[in-house]
Amino acid sequence: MSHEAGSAIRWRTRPEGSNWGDFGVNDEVGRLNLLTASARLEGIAEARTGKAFNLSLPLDFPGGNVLHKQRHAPLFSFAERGDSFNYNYRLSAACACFTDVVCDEAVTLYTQYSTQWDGLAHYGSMFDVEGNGQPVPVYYNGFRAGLDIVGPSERQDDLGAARLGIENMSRTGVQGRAVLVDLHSIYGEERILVGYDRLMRALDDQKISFGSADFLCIYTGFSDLLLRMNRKPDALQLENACAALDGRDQRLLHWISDSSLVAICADNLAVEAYPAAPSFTKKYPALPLHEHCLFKLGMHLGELWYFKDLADALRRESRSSFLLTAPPLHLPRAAGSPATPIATI
Ligand code: UVW
Repeated sequence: MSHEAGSAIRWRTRPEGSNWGDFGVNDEVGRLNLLTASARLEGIAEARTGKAFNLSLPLDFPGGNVLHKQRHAPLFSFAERGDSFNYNYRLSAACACFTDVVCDEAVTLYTQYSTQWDGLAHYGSMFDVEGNGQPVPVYYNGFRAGLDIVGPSERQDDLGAARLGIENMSRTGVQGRAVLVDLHSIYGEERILVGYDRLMRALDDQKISFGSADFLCIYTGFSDLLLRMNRKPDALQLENACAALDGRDQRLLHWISDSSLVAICADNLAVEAYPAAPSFTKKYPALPLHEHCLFKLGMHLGELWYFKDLADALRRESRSSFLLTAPPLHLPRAAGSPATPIATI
């Protein structure tokens, strides 16, 4: 099988275990295709009490940039207006009769600093799409670095993700049934790699059953620890705290492939443990679960979400499922986006 967009062949061979092409030659939303109207209604049926929970951290968390050197806290700036700023600005400057006072701001926002979605343009891999022995940098469904997803080292114009941008995710509405697996209640803040066996045990113990297209939310306690650190994160302590998925566990990756999950969202930095467990092959991804989900399956990852209040409420009601509404910003060409996910139970 090969994939063509117009006359351009994007790939002749697809990565082993990938679903490239299964949702269409030019598909840009991957597993979000599973969110049909009836799947969404399954989610809406989970809204039984009308209680809602905001699953976002304040977007100035984690604080500083020790957890990711290239990502910084939101930075506000203020436009000038007349001989003042457009902040606490009195419209009486335009006409003495006006009583209005207004504030506006601009913000430099690193899209993946805090509670966020990893978009499908966030993570690609070196892969031999032509089958000629030459790996090239590509993303889900064979979209190309430098052509479809363009950075400043390649060109100075039309920068960003012309394909696979986060606006595609936003347009789907991102709403459906979700389940929360509470690893924090099992492991507390102990650092532990959760592969297939541990995840299956947790799902069984917590009697979690899946619908036709679910978001899997993973509560580890990592965000609670971050909140306690109050914008001064201790990187060493965080690296050694809380459960994280073991992206090197092939059985876990196969289970994700065979599932009908739409996306995986966690309250930790990368859903999976990072750094990941060692690999003994010659070449390998540093972030194997990212490769598997974002690159091979077109499955978005939610990171640094906040689950404590939701987890407490679900425990009180002896349930684990809820309605999730979590669109990213409708921001064309972005590789990721802050999110304000809302759980309704
Ligand atoms: C890490 O920073 C490890 O992951 P991501 O780029 O997905 O946030």
